[in-house]
Amino acid sequence: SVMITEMREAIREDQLTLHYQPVVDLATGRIEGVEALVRWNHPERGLLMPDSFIPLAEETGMIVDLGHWVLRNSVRQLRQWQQEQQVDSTFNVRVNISTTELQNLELIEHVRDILRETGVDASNLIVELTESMAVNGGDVDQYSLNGLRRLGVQLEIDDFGTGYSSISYLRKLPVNVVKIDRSLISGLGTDEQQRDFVAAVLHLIHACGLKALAEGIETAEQAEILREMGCGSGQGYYFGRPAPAADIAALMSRRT
Ligand code: G
Ligand code: G
Ligand code: MN
Ligand code: NA
Repeated sequence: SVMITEMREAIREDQLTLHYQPVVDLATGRIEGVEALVRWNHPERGLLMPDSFIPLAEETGMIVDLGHWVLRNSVRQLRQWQQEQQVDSTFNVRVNISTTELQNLELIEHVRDILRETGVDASNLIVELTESMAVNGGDVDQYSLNGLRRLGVQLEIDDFGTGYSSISYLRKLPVNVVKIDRSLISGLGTDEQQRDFVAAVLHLIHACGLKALAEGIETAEQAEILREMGCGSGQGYYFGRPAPAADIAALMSRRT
């Protein structure tokens, strides 16, 4: 299809671009890292959001090349921030990964090469997977997840609370962080029952020895409620929208 040809061109000709959204340490307000989110600067159609091309990239297998591009460029960006001393050694970058990428046997080798090329420490890279990927995954997925962990990369479950899966897997999977979906966070501050529910989810995450990150924080009140409940990290429009790397650097020099 036209789209596949165009997408191949987009990767080759650097029409893809990354925006970054800050992740904040709720106790201190410090920016502890960013999530990389891909956009496609299409020559005719303008800036395309991931929802308009990621599904097709997944169907056609283009997601493997696209994902490799995202990994390489986000880790290179982190290296640049480190070299410019915009960030300290604990600052991390989160990258979204899809099922097809996880099932690609070369994933681990790609990640290892990128880390070697840039000199970035594996622990500064966090790979985000969705709940369903983590739960329904077969042998290849387990191979990739274990391989990434062996490299020292951190793993995070994205969109937690939207799936239908059993919670027992939280103890079995080799993950470090759980990101609570914004649909659970949006009622905080107005809905008393929602507050109890999120407290229980946090309790569960911590009982499994994992770190919690709440996404979709849009108000100071939500940030404060989550901080009080012991949620370690937060992300959302209240702290900053996804933005180009230069804007993030400006935000960091103002806040840290
Ligand atoms: O940036 P935005 O909120 O529009 O992102 C929408 C969705 O696209 C998110 O769920 C996000 O996980 C996904 N997404 C963004 N960037 C990437 C990427 O580089 N790879 C994959 N697989 N998904 C991405
Ligand atoms: O599924 P994933 O977490 O990868 O999706 C990230 C998406 O969430 C991005 O497209 C980003 O634009 C969106 N997002 C980030 N913060 C907020 C927020 O505070 N409110 C809303 N509604 N969306 C957000
Ligand atoms: Mn994500
Ligand atoms: Na999410």
